[in-house]
Amino acid sequence: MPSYKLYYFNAKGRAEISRLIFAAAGIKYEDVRVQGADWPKLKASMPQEAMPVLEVDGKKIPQSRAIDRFLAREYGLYGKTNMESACVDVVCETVSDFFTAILPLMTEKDETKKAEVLKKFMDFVPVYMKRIEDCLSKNGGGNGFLVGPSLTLADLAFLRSCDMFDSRGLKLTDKLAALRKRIEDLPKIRDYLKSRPVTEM
Ligand SMILES: N[C@@H](CCC(=O)N[C@@H](CS)C(=O)NCC(=O)O)C(=O)O
Repeated sequence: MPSYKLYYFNAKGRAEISRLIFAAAGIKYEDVRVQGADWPKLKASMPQEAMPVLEVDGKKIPQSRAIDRFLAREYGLYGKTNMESACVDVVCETVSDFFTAILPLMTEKDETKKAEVLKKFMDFVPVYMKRIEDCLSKNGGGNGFLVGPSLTLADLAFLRSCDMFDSRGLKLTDKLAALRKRIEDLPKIRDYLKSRPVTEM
């Protein structure tokens, strides 16, 4: 088993999907949560001078989505065929679009533009849910997981987006709430969610 260190700030942010993969696969790793004050002196030692970074037996991998996919391939969470992997990617990129849509809500400082940004995001929320529901219903009638018969990275990426629904007080459709419950009821995921550090973001 390789030795893993995952470097990120003390936040869910861009590292949480990797943490969920480790949890789902039952793999031990060092969850290095860098304090803001320590970051400037660590920055130059990280490829691309940003985090998350996954260190695998001393070799550092940057870019959260590369890390997620590396781990998903390693632990059988990236679909069983090339087509299933493409479907996993479709969900992950859809989740990424959701994060791109939510980002301006956190960064916009101009009070007049804030309402505009919020409206744009709120208009996108049902579009996002419909896109995820479409993936679910195409996969065996919508009572299982998002791709193939078992859990994949796609479900974990979707689960990560549910954190944002909670923090924004948004409601999932019944079908997506049921999917979320199926994912969260997996014992390893349930244990992880109960024990993970409580962070704002
Ligand atoms: N595309 C990169 C973006 C990485 C990134 O922007 N990381 C931020 C934290 S979310 C960071 O390290 N910021 C500190 C800095 O750039 O000094 C990824 O997905 O990993």
